[in-house]
This record gives sequence, C-alpha cells and structure tokens, in this order.
Amino acid sequence: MSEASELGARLRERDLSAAPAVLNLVETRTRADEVAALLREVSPAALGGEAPGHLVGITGPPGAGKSTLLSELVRAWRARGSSVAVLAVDPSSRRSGGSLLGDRARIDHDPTDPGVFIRSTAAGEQLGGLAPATRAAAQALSAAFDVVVIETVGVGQSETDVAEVADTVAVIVQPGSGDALQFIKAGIMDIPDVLVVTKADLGQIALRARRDLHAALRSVGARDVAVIAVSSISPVQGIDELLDALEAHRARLDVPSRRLAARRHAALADFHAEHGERGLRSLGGRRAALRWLAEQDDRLEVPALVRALSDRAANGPA
Ligand SMILES: Nc1nc2c(ncn2[C@@H]2O[C@H](COP(=O)(O)OP(=O)(O)OP(=O)(O)O)[C@@H](O)[C@H]2O)c(=O)[nH]1
Ligand SMILES: [Mg+2]
Repeated sequence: MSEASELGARLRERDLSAAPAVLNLVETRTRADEVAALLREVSPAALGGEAPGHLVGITGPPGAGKSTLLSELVRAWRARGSSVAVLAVDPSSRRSGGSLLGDRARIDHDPTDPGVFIRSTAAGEQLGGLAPATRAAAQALSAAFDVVVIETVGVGQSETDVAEVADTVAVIVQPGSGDALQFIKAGIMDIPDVLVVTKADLGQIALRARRDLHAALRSVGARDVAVIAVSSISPVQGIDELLDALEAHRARLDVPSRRLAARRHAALADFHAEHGERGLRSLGGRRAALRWLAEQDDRLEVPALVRALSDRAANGPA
C-alpha cells in the first residue's frame, strides 16, 4: 500500500495519530502526486459525504489575541469532547520556506493529549495567503478531527483566502483598533461569520468596541453576524458563547455547497501557485477561471480540477 492510501485509510477511521505524517506529506513539495492521492482518499466520494470536521478560520491583525484565545478555545472544545487540529499560518516563514513554531503560534495546550494537534505552517505568496500545503492539510485533517482551525494574520482583504477554505470564519479584533470598523463600513472587509472582540477584561473600551462593531455591521445590512466579547485572561469570559456561535453558524450552513466552492477556489489557488500570473492570464483572468470552474462536474477533486485548468491554460480558453 502506498503511504497516501495508508494515511487516507487511517484518516477515514478517524485515527488522529496520522496527523503528523499527513503534514509531512503535504509539506514535501516533490510529492504532488502523493498529495493528490491522499486528497482522493478523503474526498466526498471516498468518505460517502463531506468530511465531518468543522473547518474554522480564525483571522485578525497581529497582536489581537488570536493565539491566547485559541488556547482557551482548544480547552473548551476538548471539554465538549471534540478533537481539535490547529494549523497556525506563520507569515514570517514565507521567504525562508521553513515552518517553525515561532512565538506567534504559541498556543498553550496539553502536549500529552492525543485529541489535540497543533502545527505552524508556512504562509502563501500573498499577505494573509494560504500555501497549498495548508489547504491540503486542512482538507485531509477534517476527515479525522472534529474541528480543524486555520489561524492566519490579516486585516482587510487578506483574509479572503481563509474564507475560501473555512466553513466558518471568525475575525478577531481588539478594542480600540478602528481598522475593522472602517473596513466594514467601507465594504473592504468581507463580512465575517462571527466577529470577536478580545480583551473584554479591559472594560469600557471593549464594550464600546463591541457596540461600534454591531452598529457597523447593521449599517451594511449584516444583522445576523454574532459579535462576541471574550477575555482570554482571568477571569476568562465569552468562550462558551463563542463556541456556540461557531456551532450555530455551522448548523445554518449548506456544507456541501460551501465545500464545493472551497474545492474550486483551492484548485485555482494551486494552479496560481504553480503557473503564476501568466497562467491566470492564459485562463482569461481569475473571474473567468472561476466561472469556468463553476461549470465543471461537482464531483471533481482539487487535483483533477488543477489538471483541467492546466489543460485549458495550455490550449487557451476557447
Ligand atoms: N488584557 C488582555 N490581554 C490579552 C488577552 N488576550 C491576549 N492578550 C495579550 O495580547 C497580546 C497578544 O496576544 P496573542 O495571543 O499573541 O495575539 P495574536 O493575535 O496571536 O498575535 P500574532 O500571532 O502576532 O498575530 C499578548 O500580550 C497577550 O497576553 C485578553 O483577553 N486580555
Ligand atoms: Mg498568534
């Protein structure tokens, strides 16, 4: 049996101990065929449905309190009996190509707990971008883990990538940072599924941030976005409320159509990573490529879609 099919079988059996080997496989650039094989092993066709894990994107500006919050979230998910994988995207490792567990990914957890897997992964080409390896890892791990978190650093438009992969996107802001407010009002920021104001222990300023964000969301007609205030330092507050909001969003979601869109976006991102801007141009641009992808067979997996895009680029859009 090849490594990909062995790992695929373990993931389908929800064997969490397969996670480190999965990460090693997807991060080895020279093993594209094996990555494709692994993704086929955990495709909806192989699983008999969409992967069961909840893909959660956690994104926000540097220092907003994402990692500290994740320490609490991981603890709370574990208390509810959910297994959790966290893929923390390290923007500084983009150039070096390495992925080191730097300070920014430090999430406090019990290292002996087999139900938790935390890994830092390298960033993609653009600010806030996801590397193909991170997308593939998230997809594969969602077959085995109950929750898969992708944590990225971003403000404004840069969280688009994570929105394309995740079922639920939570944007994390800290009190007193006007950016998110302005971005929402100006329509620059994609409206998150859940908005989180951290550092609620700071008191008035946090309450005010929450009120202002509510108002900004109302002003753009996004009334059903939950705005949750949390404190990740003692006394910890808002964590259960946040978990409930994430779960409520997932419960409302049409998961198959969100995942289908995610696979198409992932295919275009992988194609872009391989063929660059020139490749995109030969498809007639990003929008044209997405329109074309939307007409393809729903059952096609990411690698098959990437191949189809490459063929189309080579022959030129008809
Ligand atoms: N008062 C207070 N401080 C907090 C809270 N959560 C985080 N902090 C502090 O805020 C700072 C940044 O927290 P991190 O969790 O590292 O923030 P981050 O968003 O992961 O930062 P990057 O990884 O650099 O993007 C740290 O000094 C934390 O101790 C909170 O709930 N209340
Ligand atoms: Mg961090």
